[in-house]
Amino acid sequence: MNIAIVCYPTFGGSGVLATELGKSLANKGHSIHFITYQQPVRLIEYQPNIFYHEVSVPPYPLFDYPPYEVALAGRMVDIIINHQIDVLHVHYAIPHASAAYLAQEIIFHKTKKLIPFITTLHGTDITLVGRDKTYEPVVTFSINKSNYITAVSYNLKAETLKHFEIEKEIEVIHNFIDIKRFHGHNCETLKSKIAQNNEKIILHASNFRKIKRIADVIYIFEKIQKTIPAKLLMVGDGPERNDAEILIRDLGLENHVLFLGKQESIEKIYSIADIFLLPSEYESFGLSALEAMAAETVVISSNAGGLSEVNIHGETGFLANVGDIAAMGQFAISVLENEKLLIQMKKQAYQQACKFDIHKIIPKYEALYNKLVLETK
Ligand code: GMT
Repeated sequence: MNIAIVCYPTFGGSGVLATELGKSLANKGHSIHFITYQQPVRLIEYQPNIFYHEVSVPPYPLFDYPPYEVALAGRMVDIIINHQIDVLHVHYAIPHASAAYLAQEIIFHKTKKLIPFITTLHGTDITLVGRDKTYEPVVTFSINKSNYITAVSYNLKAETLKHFEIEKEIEVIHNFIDIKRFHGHNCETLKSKIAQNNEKIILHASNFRKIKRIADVIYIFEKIQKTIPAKLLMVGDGPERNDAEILIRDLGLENHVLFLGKQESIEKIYSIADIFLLPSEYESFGLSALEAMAAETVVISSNAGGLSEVNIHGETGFLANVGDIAAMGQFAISVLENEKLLIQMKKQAYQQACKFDIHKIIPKYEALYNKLVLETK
């Protein structure tokens, strides 16, 4: 099948998921065409059956706001017609679903062929940005015009139905990971370079946006560090990073925290961590928590959004109310103090992650593509 995928190319979860989906489908022999404004971060190596088409917005002095959505729709039309695309899969509603609808209409007008498009909802497109009054009518309309809608968790499906007037069924297809990529790394040398004298390793990875509650990560770590020798690794970058560095200095933690920036081989870092902290205000799913679990890392998270569909309280880690840094700190200490429990929970985290292995989820998308292509023939 010839499949076009539209996503955000940066370090965000939706782009990572879309890229891994495309790579896996390409491995199975499908031709995958990524359409986006930059090479997706997880698409660095050449892989047969994968094509990358860049969207550029031609500059014009009159434009104060470059019309990306128009450029994207135009590029979609071109790729779909010239590469005989059977199905279009857009990740993140804004502006991808509305651009897909426009492209679909243009192609139908030109060729009388209906190219189906699937919209996968990822989180902030629904819970934050999409609900803004300015965007809401377009988001609702283009979700309803999608030939099929999927959401990455039951929680996100419920949030979508609660806040938008959706006229169609939404199927939940959970996020996935390639277990093989994340599990079984032996990085003892790396660990010994970072953590001396049996220090525990606490990890946080994100795009450092407000929603991630970076200050909570630091306060939780402060609590842990008072009782147990530990290092905090901060992976990623984003708007909250400067404030985070200031807070770390104010708390006198600068010798215990390392900012590693954006990392391409993050699996090695997951594998040396004991605890992954994700105290977010909201997570539709929490792909980074799942990646950590696949590498046998215990997750301590908030119970917001779909996190409880991934992280099982008392089994793979612990969950607490958003902002309850005292509880999250205490949970971390209780498991770090008990080596037997830590080992057991790490194993359980891995077992839970196996339920979301790529090989279990990809066939769901393939079945969906086949169904849509047959229905719209
Ligand atoms: O979490 C982010 O800031 C990135 C964001 C995105 O849209 O790229 O991630 C969202 O999609 C991921 C993949 O489906 C989910 O695992 C994340 O939980 C979700 N983030 C939020 O809901 C805040």
